[in-house]
Amino acid sequence: MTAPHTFRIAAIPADGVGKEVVAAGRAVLDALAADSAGSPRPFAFSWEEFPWGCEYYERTGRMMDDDGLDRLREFDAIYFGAVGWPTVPDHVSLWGLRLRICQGFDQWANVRPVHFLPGVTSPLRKADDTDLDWVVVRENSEGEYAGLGGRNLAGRGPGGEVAVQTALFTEVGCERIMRFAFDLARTRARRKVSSVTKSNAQQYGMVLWDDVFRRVAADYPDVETESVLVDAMSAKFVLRPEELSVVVASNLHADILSDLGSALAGSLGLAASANLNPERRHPSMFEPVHGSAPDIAGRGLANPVGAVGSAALMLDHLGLPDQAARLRRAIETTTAAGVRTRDVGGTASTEDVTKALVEALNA
Ligand code: GGG
Repeated sequence: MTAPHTFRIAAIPADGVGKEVVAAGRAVLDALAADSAGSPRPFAFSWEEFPWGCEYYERTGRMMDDDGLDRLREFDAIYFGAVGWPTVPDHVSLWGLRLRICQGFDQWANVRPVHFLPGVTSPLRKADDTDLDWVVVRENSEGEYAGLGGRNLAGRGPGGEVAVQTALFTEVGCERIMRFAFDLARTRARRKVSSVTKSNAQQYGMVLWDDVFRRVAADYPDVETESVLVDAMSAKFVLRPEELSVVVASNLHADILSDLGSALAGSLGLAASANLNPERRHPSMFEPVHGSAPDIAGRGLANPVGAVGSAALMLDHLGLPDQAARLRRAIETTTAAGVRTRDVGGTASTEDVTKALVEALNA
């Protein structure tokens, strides 16, 4: 019998529903691995769970350990839950954990598929329109998330505070995310990239983005292109989504558009994402798009589909595309069978959906 290949995965459930959905994702991945025993290509997962997050911050004053990145560096991938809790300011928790990992490991491409699932009611789905499917590619290393700026720079005293938040766009940063988007478009049925900016109002960084987009597009004559302002793109998501295939946008614009996309697909709880370091010099990180949802945390109401979809993206990254496809089929079987959490019109708990997903692996 062939010995299984063991993938070392760092799990960081972090906060709120992150804990429930990471547990669900791990259960489904372990079931998949157990099932591979005796197959020509057996595999296993060796998990190490890190307790970082807002509770850790309250105990230690840090969202993650100072040597955290060095410890994570040893892993094949990172499986993340969600960050944020009302006891810690959101910018402290986000920068202290999620953004520290994304930027520390130069995970510059954030891939966020917008996928419509059977059995899930979407405000967009019409009887003749069941195959909507597009991907938001988020520039994940700079732009509005460069962390540049400061408060009270002019020192104008009480009531006169000023703050500056600078967006940073580099030619290298724009070019690499655009080439990534074009390469992705070439793998899809519709070869099209839509670039999003607000370059009519923001005349420096976003105009650089447009210039680089035109230059990169010239290298991909087989791929259709369009440049759309972010306000018009928001309307297009709702009114003409069938025109979309790959949508590439800055850190902030893509974050907002991908939330809109997943809400249109039925729920934020369904959306998966991959934070990739495409050069593979550092580990990549896989996480549901949703946040920690303090209002429903700990009540068994969280939708695990976004986290399980993110596990499928992780399997693709680990070189197991057949297993990833199997996981995606299990998700479709489960939603189609009506085993759905409350956010998508069902009554099932997180645990019910997790069990159904494991059963559906062999359906
Ligand atoms: N799993 C995604 C997550 O935890 N998101 C928390 C959040 O507030 N994200 C904002 C952002 O990354 O832009």
